[in-house]
Amino acid sequence: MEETRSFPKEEGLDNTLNVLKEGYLYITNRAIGFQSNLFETRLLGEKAICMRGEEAAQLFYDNEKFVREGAAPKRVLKTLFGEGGVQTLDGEEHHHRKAMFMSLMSREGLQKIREITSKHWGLAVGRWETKKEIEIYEESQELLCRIACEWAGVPLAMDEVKEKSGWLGAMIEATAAIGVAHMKGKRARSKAEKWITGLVEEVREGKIHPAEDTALYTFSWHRDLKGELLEPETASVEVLNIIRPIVAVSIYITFTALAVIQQPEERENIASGDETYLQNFVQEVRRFYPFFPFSGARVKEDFTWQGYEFKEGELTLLDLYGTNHHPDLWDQPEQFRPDRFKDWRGTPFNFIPQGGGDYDTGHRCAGEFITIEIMKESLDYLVNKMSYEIPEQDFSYSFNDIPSLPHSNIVLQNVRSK
Ligand code: HEM
Ligand code: MYR
Repeated sequence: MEETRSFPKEEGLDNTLNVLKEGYLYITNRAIGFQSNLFETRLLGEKAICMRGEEAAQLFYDNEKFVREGAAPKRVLKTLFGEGGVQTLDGEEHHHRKAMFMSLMSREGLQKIREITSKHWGLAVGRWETKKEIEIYEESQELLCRIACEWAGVPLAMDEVKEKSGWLGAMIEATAAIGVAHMKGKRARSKAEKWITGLVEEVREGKIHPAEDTALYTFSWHRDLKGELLEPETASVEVLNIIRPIVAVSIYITFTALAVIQQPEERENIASGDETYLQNFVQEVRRFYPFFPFSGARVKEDFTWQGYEFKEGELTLLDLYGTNHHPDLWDQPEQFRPDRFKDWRGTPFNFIPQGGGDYDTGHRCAGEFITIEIMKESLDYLVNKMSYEIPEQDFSYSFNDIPSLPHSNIVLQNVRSK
């Protein structure tokens, strides 16, 4: 029999406050202190195991060992995820629902979002020419809301953009917030769910006709394992699982702009028009900057791994940020170096900004390729297709804000297309 050992353990009745205080560095800080990639603590009133690194990721994404049922806290379901969505499913039901998402991620689907992204960036730069200064975070949320709705087949009138992008942004910002910001995100979710539920019903009643390759059409007519249409509310949660995260790419675009400003020596490479430079830069943005902090699951049934005993039902968090900065996996992880991706040999578990494992059978982000396409096109605009001045501002960002953003939201002045 394998010898068992106990997890290094953080003392305290509940350490949720430490997660809020230390944010993205909470797991890393303790992993360094304990000299261990795994440790035990108490979060949200229960025992929790925290882990980071490639082997931990491989374990975490083993469907025989972990499930998602009951893993996401209520506050995450009420703001970011929604109830009854793909993130909360397991087994056959998950596999079937995930296939509905992955059917949109074809070569044509990716090419289409790249074209839509380019069109809307062009229009946005035109609008910015009439303004003295713009804020990249706010502007890119609106820009992405237009892109998301067009790609997803969701009708969006010009005068709705601010309201709808405001709702989607609030859902993202509310997840780890307390007080007013959290309430705002909850209200935004219920308004957004009603909006999309109405559209699903209109599709089914033949009142609107989105193209067949769109999320609104596909999800409205999707049949579950019993051959039944989804409840309109569930279809709505899933359409929002497409358009909300596309709006969330605004956070990556804001960090991309910061990286462009801080790495002027990379401009020449990106200006060469070689897609590989765009790709490597974007990968490094996704690795380097904090975004999705960790993913959560529950132990499916008792098992022992490397001597550690995992008990059925235990909450387990995988540190995504910490794995992308793990010194065993990355040379000088705290340096921003796109060329590290030149001869990089990736596995499904060592570079996991949007989760790890398999797209079809596991919970890895359905939108990872879309995210990369949108980011590459946005980077091309920021470097090659527009000129601007960069006023003095606070470029710092904090590791305890989840999600984090440069404090100035990145302000550009006198934007012109080129
Ligand atoms: C799941 C991050 C963009 C759709 C996830 C997960 C993460 C993530 C960490 C969970 C992985 C896990 O549970 O282990 C991100 C980040 C994004 C992004 C940082 C950048 C903005 C997108 C986009 C879409 C999308 C653009 C769709 C167009 C989804 C869906 C899931 C998911 C549907 C659930 C997958 C499942 O449970 O099987 N994402 N995502 N995401 N993401 Fe993304
Ligand atoms: C999305 O909208 O699905 C993608 C990106 C949103 C990032 C929001 C960051 C807060 C995440 C806290 C998650 C805790 C999960 C257990």
